[in-house]
Amino acid sequence: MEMTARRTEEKFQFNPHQYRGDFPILGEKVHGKQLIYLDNAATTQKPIQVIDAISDYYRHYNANVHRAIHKLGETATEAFENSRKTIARFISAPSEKQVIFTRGTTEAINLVASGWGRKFIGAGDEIILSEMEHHSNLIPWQLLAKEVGAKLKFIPFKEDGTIDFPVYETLLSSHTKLVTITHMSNVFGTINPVIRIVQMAHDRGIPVLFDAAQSVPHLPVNVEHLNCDFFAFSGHKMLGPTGIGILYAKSQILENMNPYQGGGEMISSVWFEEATWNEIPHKFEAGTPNIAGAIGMAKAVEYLENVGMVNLTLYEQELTTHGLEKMAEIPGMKIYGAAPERGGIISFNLGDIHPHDLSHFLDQQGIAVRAGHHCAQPVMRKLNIAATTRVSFYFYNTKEEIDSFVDQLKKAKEFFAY
Ligand code: C6P
Repeated sequence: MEMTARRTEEKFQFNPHQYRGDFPILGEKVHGKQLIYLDNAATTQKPIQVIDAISDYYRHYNANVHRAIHKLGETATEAFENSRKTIARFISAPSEKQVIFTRGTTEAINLVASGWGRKFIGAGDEIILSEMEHHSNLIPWQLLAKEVGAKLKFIPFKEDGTIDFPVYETLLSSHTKLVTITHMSNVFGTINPVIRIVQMAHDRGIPVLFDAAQSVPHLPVNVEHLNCDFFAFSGHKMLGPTGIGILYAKSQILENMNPYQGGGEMISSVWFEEATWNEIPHKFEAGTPNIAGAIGMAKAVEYLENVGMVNLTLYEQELTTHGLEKMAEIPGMKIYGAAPERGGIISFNLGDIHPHDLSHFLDQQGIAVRAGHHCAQPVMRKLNIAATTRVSFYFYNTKEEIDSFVDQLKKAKEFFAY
């Protein structure tokens, strides 16, 4: 299914309270106030099922994987490899061998820049990115470009936070070796037109990487349908633990890539002077992996499958529309980005209140939001601002929470008296 958010006229029912009880942290008080957690683009909260899965591993079958010939080792290996299968199923990867465990999106992209980029990108070659990239999908390419003498080209974003598609077309050339772009912007919430991006690149034989850190947690994803060559995302933004993430890539590409790091498990045979590599995906997983992280991430995937990704997307659209409407009613509100296809991320400034001051004010009321440059400094520079405040929703948020947040924005306006 196309990953952009589906719109429907049908009456749609979703009850977040059916799930909230699974998230112990949502019952916490902050500064004596009920926590309202609206910083889900930074990281999501964890349901008890994920917490228990991690704890069960350490309590009952903690052992290293792929090494031991004892019962615990076998159980751990089976759980670890089953986690890979679960995650492969979630993104409709043709084979779990195409699912590589990394520390997160950042490491997944660095893996591609190092293992693929160093081998296939050289002096005078070009890499196309967009201007709305998170630093994680910018700095690895800057480092590579400097090392090999390649050039970075940027698809501009427009006033409404969408990419300038006609410019994209003009940037594609015989020098282009890779298009690497965010699937969903962590500043504007824009869902980029990924199918068209891939089609135009593939017409010219150019591979495409999607930074899916913000999309996979919120949209149904099918990597085969997308037909992208690389796809990177993080467990912690989709109910899983930190320190675990995924690189998916096409098999042929993975087979042709160099290893990322050297060490145990990624080898087949080793001599004093040389070595041969293990099969994919193990070729890219040097050292003891984050076993508990993988198990926790797979449990998070099962949780999301149970909620239903289409339901989740539709409900988050309702939350986002509600938030946008209520926020726009406040005089002095400036919202960045107005893409027709967008997820539940809203960046804004209120009058001349500094985002850090506003975030601090909201925190005193138990409301967690993010303020700053959102690891997208070039985006802030282009907008000619230092920072924004950002709210980001997940399916366990409620319209009432958004209303409380908007009420506090109105109070902040009075408090800071601009
Ligand atoms: N954005 C945010 O608050 P890691 O840190 O590797 O899990 O994810 C990095 C990353 C990559 N791409 C995008 C589009 C992202 O949004 C992020 C993480 C968080 O916006 C933390 S900076």
